[in-house]
Amino acid sequence: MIPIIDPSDRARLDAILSRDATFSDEVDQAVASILLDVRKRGDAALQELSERFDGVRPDPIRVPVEELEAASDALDPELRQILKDAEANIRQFHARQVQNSWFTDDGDGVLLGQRVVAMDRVGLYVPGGTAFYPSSLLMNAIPAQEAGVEEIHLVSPPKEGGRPHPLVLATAHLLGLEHVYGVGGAQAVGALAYGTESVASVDKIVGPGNAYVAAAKKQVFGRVDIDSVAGPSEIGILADATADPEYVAADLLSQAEHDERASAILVTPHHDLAEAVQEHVERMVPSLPRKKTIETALASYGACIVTEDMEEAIDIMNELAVEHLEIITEDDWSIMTRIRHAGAIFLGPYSSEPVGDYFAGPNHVLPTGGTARYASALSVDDFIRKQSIISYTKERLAETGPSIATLADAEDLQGHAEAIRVRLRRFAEESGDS
Ligand code: HSO
Ligand code: ZN
Repeated sequence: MIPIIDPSDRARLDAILSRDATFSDEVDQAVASILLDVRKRGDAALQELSERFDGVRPDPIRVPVEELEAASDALDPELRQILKDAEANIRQFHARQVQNSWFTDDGDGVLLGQRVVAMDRVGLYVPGGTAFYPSSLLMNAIPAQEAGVEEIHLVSPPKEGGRPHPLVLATAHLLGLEHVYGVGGAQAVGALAYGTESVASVDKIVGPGNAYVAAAKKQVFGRVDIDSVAGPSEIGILADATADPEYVAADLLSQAEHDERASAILVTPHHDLAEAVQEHVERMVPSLPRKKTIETALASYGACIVTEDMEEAIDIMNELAVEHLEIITEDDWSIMTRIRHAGAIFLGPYSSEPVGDYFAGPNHVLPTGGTARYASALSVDDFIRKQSIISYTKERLAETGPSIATLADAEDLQGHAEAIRVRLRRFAEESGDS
């Protein structure tokens, strides 16, 4: 069910590579009218739309803090401890990403600098039901917290009693989040972008969601910032004869189970390894509850690509630019230095992809669909701005002002030139006075 292919099979490679997310006009139009409704009618629109799409009216829309506490108290103690351990690792990793402001001083009093400032308010979309992963809530909220964002506003579709899923509430409480709303879909994105009587408007919206949520994020972009719109999950494994085929097969399946459009690709110069992996895949899939999803994914986006040598295997991986790349070879670190494009890299047989999904510390929100060519993992950087600071002295302006005014003249911007020259004339008068 996972085909072994030759790199010359361009059709298959191209099919795997053309993985970009598709948007339909109908979704876009439906979303546009939902956004308009929320913008015009605020909370009343949120309640009616929730009733229509989620079958329940959230009232109040904001979840009282006592209910967050109660959900957290009801959490299984073992799961709570594991979530806390994961949180600690993720927090420690992201704390290292915090950038300092910096200033340069040339010794003559002129100061130039870059000031790092956290965003004021961030909105976090958390899917409901089976699409909710507590790990994703940790991965989206912690970088914002470590960046120093004061207010995080979480939206998630209302379930029973008009409240988000109890595990969403419990995980939110574990993270110290207090602004939680029982509203989902495009209407929740609209609420975060425009604000309503009960939902605060934010500066940036992050988090995964269905096609409506993705379309809504795209439409409000500009008024607020958004994270990238994630495509289906991907795993690429670069392996040689030293790799254990059972590990390779299991790791491929770990991502294939995410989505019918997930990609799982082994690239190796060893035909024997590809065959052994294929056998393990056949054996393992039937026992996995998500076997239908896996089979569909593997049929279109699965492959064991057998190359001439490791050089060619590395080239193909760079071309694929996968979200998650595992390297299981004799010399992982040296191969890693030749990888130009990948969202996250997992080295050796013990760095199985789920270690990164859940626990190690790095973020699991990663560039998909080949965007690893230019994009990075979600990080503290996504929640800050950098302000430029210029503090000139009279002496430096006297020295450089004539050049600045001449450049302004060259651009035919006399107002700019005059802003400088008015000062230069004053300096001349003052020195004449003395
Ligand atoms: N592998 C997914 C994240 C995830 N896996 C959440 C399990 N839960 C995208 O990186
Ligand atoms: Zn995963």
